[in-house]
Amino acid sequence: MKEKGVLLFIAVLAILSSCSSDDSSDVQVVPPRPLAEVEAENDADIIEYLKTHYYNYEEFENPVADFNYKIVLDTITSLTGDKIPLIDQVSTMTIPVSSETFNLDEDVTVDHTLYYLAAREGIGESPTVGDSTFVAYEGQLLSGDVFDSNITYTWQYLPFFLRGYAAGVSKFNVGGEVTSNLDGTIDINGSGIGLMFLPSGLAYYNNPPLGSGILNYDILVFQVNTGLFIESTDYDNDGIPSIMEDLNNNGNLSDDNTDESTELTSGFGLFPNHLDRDDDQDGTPTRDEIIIDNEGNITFPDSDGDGTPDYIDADS
Ligand SMILES: [Ca+2]
Ligand SMILES: [Ca+2]
Ligand SMILES: [Ca+2]
Ligand SMILES: [Ca+2]
Repeated sequence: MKEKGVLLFIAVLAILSSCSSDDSSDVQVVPPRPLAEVEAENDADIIEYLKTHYYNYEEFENPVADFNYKIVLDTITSLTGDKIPLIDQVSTMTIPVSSETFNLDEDVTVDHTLYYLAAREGIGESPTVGDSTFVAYEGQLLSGDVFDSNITYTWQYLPFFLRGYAAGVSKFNVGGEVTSNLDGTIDINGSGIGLMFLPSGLAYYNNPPLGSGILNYDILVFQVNTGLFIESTDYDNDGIPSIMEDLNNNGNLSDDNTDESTELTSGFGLFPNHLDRDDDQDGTPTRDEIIIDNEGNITFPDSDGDGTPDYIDADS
């Protein structure tokens, strides 16, 4: 992945860093706060913000010729006149988050609410959380401080990015025709312009990147310009689209690892199924344990008839 997106890159880093962080050190470790408590606090803060802020929707409704399609957030005051608050414009989705995600001592799953809105509907279709997406983005805190920005389109394989970010991007349609400009930039006709609010449980929680300006439990706000995506992205090239390797169907591709116990003993690292070409580590690549017909339909043989298809069954 490109360095530009390093702030958003979390899934693999979290796994790597968790291997060494338990060792003794002189640093005073503050135990993480309970997930439900932080979720409730973040949600109240987001709602308060949405009630008291608006975005430049009027500019999106009647764009001038050189409008840059950038979302601008501002406080509703007596000076701004009647503005529709964000709370009346956002949609929500509920995402259950396990305390395991952040290696917390508690064992809970807490529903988190992601708030999002499309300032401009893209004319194309929307990616899944398992797809590679061509996107420009800007991330800011509720204070308005921008912590990361990439105004030119860049490819992002969504499972490598924040859970809430991937879920939000999957709610927006992409654009259509691509045109190259003389200065080397490109335009994508009818791309989607979206805004999303991530509670910290769908972002970095108690482990924000050092030096990013993001503090523990910070809410993140992203605006994205969704240009293109690769339909049915198959990141490990094993014949199965990444989204179909989300075996427990929870929108999180990091928690599906069929051969985890084998990988733990082999010591070469842990590879969830969307990053694993031999999902059961039986020596036969996944690609050779599935059947893809001429139309691209996949069937999953189960040769020993035990209900587990061969590609995730180490003994068949
Ligand atoms: Ca999953
Ligand atoms: Ca694996
Ligand atoms: Ca795989
Ligand atoms: Ca097998």
